[in-house]
Amino acid sequence: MLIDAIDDTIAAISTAPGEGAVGIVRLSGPRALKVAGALFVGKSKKRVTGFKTYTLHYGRIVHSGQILDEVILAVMRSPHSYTREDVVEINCHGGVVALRKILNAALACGCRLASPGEFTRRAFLNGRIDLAQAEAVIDLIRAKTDSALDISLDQLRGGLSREINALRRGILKELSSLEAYIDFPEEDTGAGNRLRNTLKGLRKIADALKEILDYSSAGRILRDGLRVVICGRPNVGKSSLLNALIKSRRSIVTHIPGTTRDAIEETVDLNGVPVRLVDTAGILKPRNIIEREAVRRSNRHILEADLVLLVFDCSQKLLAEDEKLIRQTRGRPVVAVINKIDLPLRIDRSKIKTIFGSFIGVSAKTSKHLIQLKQAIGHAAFKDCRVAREHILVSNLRHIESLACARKLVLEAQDCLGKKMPEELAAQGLREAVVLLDGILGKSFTEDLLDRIFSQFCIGK
Ligand SMILES: Nc1nc2c(ncn2[C@@H]2O[C@H](COP(=O)(O)OP(=O)(O)OP(=O)(O)O)[C@@H](O)[C@H]2O)c(=O)[nH]1
Ligand SMILES: [Mg+2]
Repeated sequence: MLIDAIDDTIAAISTAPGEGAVGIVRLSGPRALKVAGALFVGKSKKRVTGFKTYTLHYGRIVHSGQILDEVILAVMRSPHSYTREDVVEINCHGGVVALRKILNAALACGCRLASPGEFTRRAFLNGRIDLAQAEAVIDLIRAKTDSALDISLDQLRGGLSREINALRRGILKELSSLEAYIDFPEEDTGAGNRLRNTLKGLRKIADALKEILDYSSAGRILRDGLRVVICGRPNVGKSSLLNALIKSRRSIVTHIPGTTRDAIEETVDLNGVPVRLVDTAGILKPRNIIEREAVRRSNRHILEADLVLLVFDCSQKLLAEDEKLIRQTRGRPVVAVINKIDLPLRIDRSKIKTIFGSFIGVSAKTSKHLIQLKQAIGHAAFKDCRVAREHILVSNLRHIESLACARKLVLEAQDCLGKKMPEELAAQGLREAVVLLDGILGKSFTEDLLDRIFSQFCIGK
């Protein structure tokens, strides 16, 4: 898509596909009011092109002599609209057919079908929001829990952008004093002092960047969900545990070892943290091609897990298979779970405690201690990262990578100045750091980047 091709008018169905009480066809661009005028027949004889901004109008959509629907027209004139262009939203009765017919009529009258995210892309290109805010829109749509929603709302309101702008200003300040010194070294009598101040300023910026990055793993977990993989040898009750945690009989449970083969995945909200629970096959010694694939999948899930729930059977002694899994999951974040505590105890709990430091005894059958297990999952998830409301939570991988690179450059510049290497080298690194922060906000961007970001949106947003 060309950046400068925003003189046309786009249209799309902005509500989710399927049946609903109302549906919206949204038009945006210089001809939005004209196109709406060609289709809308209101009670009064007023022309749509004369409608005031932020007004609603009742009437019908008529095309080629056919009444398509009874509608309410919402008019938002440029620049006070989502895209900063003239926007008309046609609120209709929501049936798929009516919506499609109205959209087709708008296309016949000179609109172009919007591509995914094109309304938000226009909001960005027209300067209403920066790129970080545009990206927050998609997170907002996808947010699965209250906390994820909070992060994206804060980002949409510009919380992250303000922080990035402040850091950017900070780097530019140090950069300009460095450049002044490079340009006129002979005029600088207080060079030593000045260098100390620059170093101090850079240290502050690097610390601020580190703090944001420290919180980012919490941000990512809240946005994308924590991947919790349930593993254990056959029959320990992995599938039963998944079902108990999600309160639904999602996974097949039988007394036959090797019941689960395909990994079963479900998302649950555990105290505001979206958790993607994966129930895996317990098979360790495959006997055929299906089981071989099941083992391969289980192993891959264990490797990709943010947290492994390693399940043991309380009513049986530790077997060689248990030991094998203990070895396999070593080095991964693991919570040891002893299931079936409603049955007589035969497992050596002290051994589990020695290996893992702690364990949680539960019963998937009676749901005993499941609350404690949920708490343990939340605790393990945020062990390495603190979460606090007042902190900016960066959750987008693109942003995290840019911030990490910017911090590295600032540290290198510090190092460079500290070792009395040429100031120009430090200045160059700082300029690159500014470019990285600019990239987060979209002050500089490429078509490719925009295409990548906006292709994740749905059509109509
Ligand atoms: N008494 C008791 N039985 C349980 C408990 N959890 C699971 N079971 C039983 O243990 C057997 C195996 O349960 P599953 O949930 O299928 O075990 P799994 O670990 O998923 O087994 P595979 O898929 O074969 O690896 C079933 O008969 C369950 O009813 C529990 O907490 N207490
Ligand atoms: Mg199972």
